[in-house]
Amino acid sequence: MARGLTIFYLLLVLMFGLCPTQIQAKSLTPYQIMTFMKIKLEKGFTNKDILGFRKIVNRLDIDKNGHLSLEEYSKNKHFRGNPRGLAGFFRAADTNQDGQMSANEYAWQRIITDEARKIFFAMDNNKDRRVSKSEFIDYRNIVSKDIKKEIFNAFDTDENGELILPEYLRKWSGWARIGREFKSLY
Ligand SMILES: [Ca+2]
Ligand SMILES: [Ca+2]
Ligand SMILES: [Ca+2]
Repeated sequence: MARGLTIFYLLLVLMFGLCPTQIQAKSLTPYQIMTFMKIKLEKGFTNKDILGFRKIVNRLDIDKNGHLSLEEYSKNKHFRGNPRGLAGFFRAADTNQDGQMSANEYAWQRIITDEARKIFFAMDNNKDRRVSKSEFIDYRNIVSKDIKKEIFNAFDTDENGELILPEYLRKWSGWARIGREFKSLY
């Protein structure tokens, strides 16, 4: 009897215990999410923009070795008073993880995050620098409401029902790189 129950229980676990976790598992890949967000990457930038990114690297490159160390990059006024933002940008940009940011690495990180910010602030309808679930769902897009909800939940790391810029950028700048080629820009 006890054995029969154990087998019955095991069958239940197999039928209902394992299946739901598979069904609930996120069905969208990062690549699909970024495609739904209509990521344009370098196609959204002019040659002048891309040359401008290199000029910034040249200006900050004190020892003129063609790469920026974290220390050189920390002179960037954009991140004054925001060391976490600075370190996050640098870490995400340094794709070959040699502790140095090349002009190419910097430019790709700018392309990815500038586009991400533009979309974030376009979604932020009431201009409170947060993107609520309803703002996200209302944002012009071809995908269905259910898919948008799923994408929103994937971005909302702390599950509080709204996105703040760093939370959103962290996911975006990782996902934007998955399954895409990043050629040399210079
Ligand atoms: Ca590097
Ligand atoms: Ca808002
Ligand atoms: Ca959140």
